[in-house]
Amino acid sequence: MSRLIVISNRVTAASAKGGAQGGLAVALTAALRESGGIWFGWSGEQTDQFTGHINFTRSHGVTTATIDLEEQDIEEYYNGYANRTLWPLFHYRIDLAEYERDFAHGYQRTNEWFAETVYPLIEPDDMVWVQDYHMFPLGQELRRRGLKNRIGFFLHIPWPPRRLLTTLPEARTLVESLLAYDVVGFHTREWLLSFCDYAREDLGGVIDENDVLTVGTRKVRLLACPIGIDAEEFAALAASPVAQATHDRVHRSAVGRALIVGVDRLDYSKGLEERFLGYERFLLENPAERKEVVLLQIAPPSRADVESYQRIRNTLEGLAGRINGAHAGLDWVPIRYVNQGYPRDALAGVYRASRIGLVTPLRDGMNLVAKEYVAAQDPADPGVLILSRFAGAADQMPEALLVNPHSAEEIADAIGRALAMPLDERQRRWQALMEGVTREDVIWWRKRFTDALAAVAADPPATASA
Ligand code: ADQ
Repeated sequence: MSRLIVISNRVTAASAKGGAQGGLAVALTAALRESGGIWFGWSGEQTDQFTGHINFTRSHGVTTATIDLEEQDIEEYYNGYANRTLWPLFHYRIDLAEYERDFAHGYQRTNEWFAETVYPLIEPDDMVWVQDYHMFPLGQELRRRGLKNRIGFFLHIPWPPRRLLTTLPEARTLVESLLAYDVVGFHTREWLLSFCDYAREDLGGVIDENDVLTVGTRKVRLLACPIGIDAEEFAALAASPVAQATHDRVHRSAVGRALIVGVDRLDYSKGLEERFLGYERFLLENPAERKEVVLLQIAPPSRADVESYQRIRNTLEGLAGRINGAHAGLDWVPIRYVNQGYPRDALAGVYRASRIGLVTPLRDGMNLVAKEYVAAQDPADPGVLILSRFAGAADQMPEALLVNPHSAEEIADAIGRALAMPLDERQRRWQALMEGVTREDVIWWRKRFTDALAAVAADPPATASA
């Protein structure tokens, strides 16, 4: 068995049973432990001068190797190109995307640091797996240094339509850098096909019936491979004492009203503003039910150094205040808006106490909250998932109530329908969803990707360094 080398912006080795970590950390940690591999990336720390010093630690049976970055690298690579250029563009928000040469240079430079530092750690039989949009050029940089190993890349966010991508000055360089990988994975076929559009139209690529892209002498296997959660673990968390205590507390606080829950990082891609407006529409259109529901929105701030995130935070505070001011009564507030993260077991209890899970991103690579909500439900009395059709998860979850998150009316209608849904229909939908979430879980995802990578003939052609 080949060793696995995982490379990602941040390194978060997790204990087997998850703790405060997400499913991705758990799945990658399990794979690394099995293969005796290394997880390499940024420590999250700043240093005065980049030295390439690697800090090795052993955690939960996995070796992690991290480096510190200089302030300028963090500003240009992480806050800049990753979060102010690529993130908005890849979520179709070219109105928010900032195109600055300094960001592009800093991104390239930092990826070169990563490549330079990790290269000596890689042994001839290792498989290398690079994660996400922070690291597009890393494979190419490793090839430039002579690495012949199999290298895979997985994108956790959407791939934008070609017309949007062409607004990025470095679009061609960026896509060409992906040709250095042997396997490139996306969550959905939609993102894969958008990538193919660009590769065909702008690079003259040809895609065969096995989703192998050929550009010149390079061949790259494309894979639509949706990430899952550890559904069994999450269901067990939902039955844990902490989850039960949180469930009871939240349930009591709703005093008999139906709880609607939203859980998201505070990010403009998650459609929080549209969600609040859709909920308000429901209140306006259903005066009789008005005081029978409460929306609990949990949204811990993220990327607070980036201005568009400060703006969305202000907008949401204003909107929640306005809606609460307009509709609240002496004993009822329509929106409880909480800017804080919770441990996963507590979160599982909140999901379970909620009659509706409201997941309405405007654009999302996958969305794991939708899957966690399903896994946390009580089979005897499950809640209803309302899901944006623009989340990658919608492909696998047709039994949810799918909505267009831009339409306040559709959100309002779906809330009404979910509240009125009879128990047998709720159970039928939930069973189908739970079966999918359990079958296509995070281990299934990881295995599908690493199997595809293992199936690639070792020793890629010499032209790989192009
Ligand atoms: P994210 O954009 O972070 O991930 P998501 O998939 O929903 O989005 O994952 C968020 C995770 O954070 C979930 O596990 C959730 O439980 C946790 N979380 C959110 N709010 C929390 C809170 N208040 N307290 C505690 N935990 C909280 C990116 C892509 C997604 C893709 C994932 C994985 O944007 O589309 O699904 O990567 O590929």
